[in-house]
Amino acid sequence: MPIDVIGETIVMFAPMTTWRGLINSDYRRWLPVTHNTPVISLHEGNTPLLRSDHLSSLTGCDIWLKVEGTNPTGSFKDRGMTVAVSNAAENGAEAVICASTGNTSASAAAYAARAGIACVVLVPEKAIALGKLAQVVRYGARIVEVAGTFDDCLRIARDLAAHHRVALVNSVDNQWRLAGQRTVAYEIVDALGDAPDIHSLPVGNGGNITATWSGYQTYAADGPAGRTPRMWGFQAAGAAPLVHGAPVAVPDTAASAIRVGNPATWEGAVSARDESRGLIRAVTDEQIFDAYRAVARHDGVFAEPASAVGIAGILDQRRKGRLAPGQRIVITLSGNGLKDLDASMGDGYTSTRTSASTADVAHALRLTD
Ligand code: AN7
Repeated sequence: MPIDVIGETIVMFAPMTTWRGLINSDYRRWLPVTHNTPVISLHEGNTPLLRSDHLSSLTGCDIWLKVEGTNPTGSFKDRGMTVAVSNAAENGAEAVICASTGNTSASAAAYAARAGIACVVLVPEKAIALGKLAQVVRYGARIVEVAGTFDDCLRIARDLAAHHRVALVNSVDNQWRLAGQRTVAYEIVDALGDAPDIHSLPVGNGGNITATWSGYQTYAADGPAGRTPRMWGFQAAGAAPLVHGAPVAVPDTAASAIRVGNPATWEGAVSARDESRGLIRAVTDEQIFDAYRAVARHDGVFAEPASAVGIAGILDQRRKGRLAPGQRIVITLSGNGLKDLDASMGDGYTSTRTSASTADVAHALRLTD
């Protein structure tokens, strides 16, 4: 411990322990980087794991929320993006490209900006939350709005990356993205002392359930975890190809982040479900928005609608009598509520209008002396 001498007094102080992102953390040994890899980081990771007293008492379980919306661009995507863009920079990439329902594009654009690499994002026209588009605009990426679905965007991005000098940073077939996203499992095990009984999360393109499961497996095989959880993935009812076992041509849900009809990491998601003896089920938009409101109202966490899917799923299983009490559950809240202001404001609210007088405000609030 450093020692400072001020006059006759010896002052001992602990050095400030500063989090410097995933690649510069103890998790580096689990990441595909070498001493030649430039570290492109916004100090992602190390997100809060909050106990939800509300959900715990509602279910009789011990429920924890992994708040991924506190990552630098507001979603879990930053975990993989720091690794993918660092790798792209190491390989001398001049441009990266991605297809996105919003969050991947915001993350890719930010990390590319930091690396000094050009970024192209392909997004479905008028179908991503405005906050995400606003981020991409400000980070300076080239925006292509495609008259089609996310699935069309991904098909085109893969075609372009195969034939042109642009590096694809979608998580599909991308070992760097997936390795970075595994770190969420390491953080959870380190915080709780072991893996939970169940890990619940939203499923869109399938990358996150695949990576999170693989992280738990890695940490059980070669790290400190003594066991692995069951993976419970949830999709929106109008965009639930993994539940139906077939692609959905026109996916439909107000949770735009998971409006995906043909998940690119289909096999990975199904393997995560089966190997963990878990499940992938659908929840309605109504259930999603109930959970979206409740987690803000009772836990103080403003998560975007798609983020609330893991909560909606747990409550649905509970309602159907399929959730035994006494289990420890971690739920990924994948993105920040500020990304989708239309979802919040469109849901309706009440306020009171007054003049700029204290008496009027007191009267409106029915405050008496
Ligand atoms: C908040 O940004 O796919 O199953 O292009 O933004 O790994 O796709 C976003 C996905 C969950 C689903 N929650 O994760 C994209 C994109 C939020 C998300 C998911 C997404 P995956």
